[in-house]
Amino acid sequence: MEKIALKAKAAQIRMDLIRMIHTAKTGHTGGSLSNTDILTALYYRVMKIDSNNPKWEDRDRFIASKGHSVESLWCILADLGFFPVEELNTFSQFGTRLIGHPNNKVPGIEMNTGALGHGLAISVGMALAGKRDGKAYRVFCLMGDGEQAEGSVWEAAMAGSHYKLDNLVGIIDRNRLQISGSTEDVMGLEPLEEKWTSFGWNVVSIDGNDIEALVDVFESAPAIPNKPTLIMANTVKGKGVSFAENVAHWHHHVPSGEQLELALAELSAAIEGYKQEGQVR
Ligand SMILES: Cc1ncc(C[n+]2csc(CCOP(=O)(O)OP(=O)(O)O)c2C)c(N)n1
Ligand SMILES: [Mg+2]
Repeated sequence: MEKIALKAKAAQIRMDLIRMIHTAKTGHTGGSLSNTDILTALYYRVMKIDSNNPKWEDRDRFIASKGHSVESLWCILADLGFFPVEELNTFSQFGTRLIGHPNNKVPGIEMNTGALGHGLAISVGMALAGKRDGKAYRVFCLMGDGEQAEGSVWEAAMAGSHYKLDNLVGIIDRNRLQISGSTEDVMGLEPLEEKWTSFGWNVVSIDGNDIEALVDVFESAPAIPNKPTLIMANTVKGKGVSFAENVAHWHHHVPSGEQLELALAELSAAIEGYKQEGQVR
């Protein structure tokens, strides 16, 4: 998909996920809105995947280590045909497979995640297996910034550089908030980029809600052979919905009917703007 169309696609996914959360009366609104641009760039442009053959051996792998914000991922997998779009109406209902965290009974999901701190170690194993099997696939692992407080992240970071996994791309959704407030108040992370650099990763810092920048950095990785890449994606939690942006409370908050309408109006206005931008270009 062209870069310009990706912006409108991300806004549409935000509309889908906020509707889904409203219907289910539960969901991680802030973190899903924050990572929608990252997932849209990966799923609609960067990753080699096939919804008709989700277990294709040469597919790129995506691990949602910040598994709680699965809503954007469910909406994208449905939109791409991994399962029927109508199934989104069952999100978080009793008996559904579309539960509140990634579930590998759903086509397109590699691993069950949600207990923070485990996704990078899994991704290291997949990337190492790819190297040993002579495969060209890449592994993308999305982590939260609050998640960086988990010690297991740093064991996996060490292993990623030790094994020279340049087929591995870690992404931190650096929205500066976690469940209960600012990451710096809960567990100070800074200097975070320097930490990753000192663990042997090639660190690239970008605006993580800028789809064009995301595509460029994903497509140019690995910029340094034999090093894993860490993308510091500086994002806004709640991005795209004015009243949810940068508000910690929206981590797990459900929009009222009125808030839903307002959010949908803002996002459809954004889509109109992107369409005009596309015509101008
Ligand atoms: C091991 C573990 N401890 C606690 C939690 C509960 N929890 C769910 S989300 C969250 C905050 C995560 O914050 P962050 O990684 O910054 O994610 P984001 O801001 O992108 O939502 C916590 C502590 C969990 N899922 N796993
Ligand atoms: Mg966060």
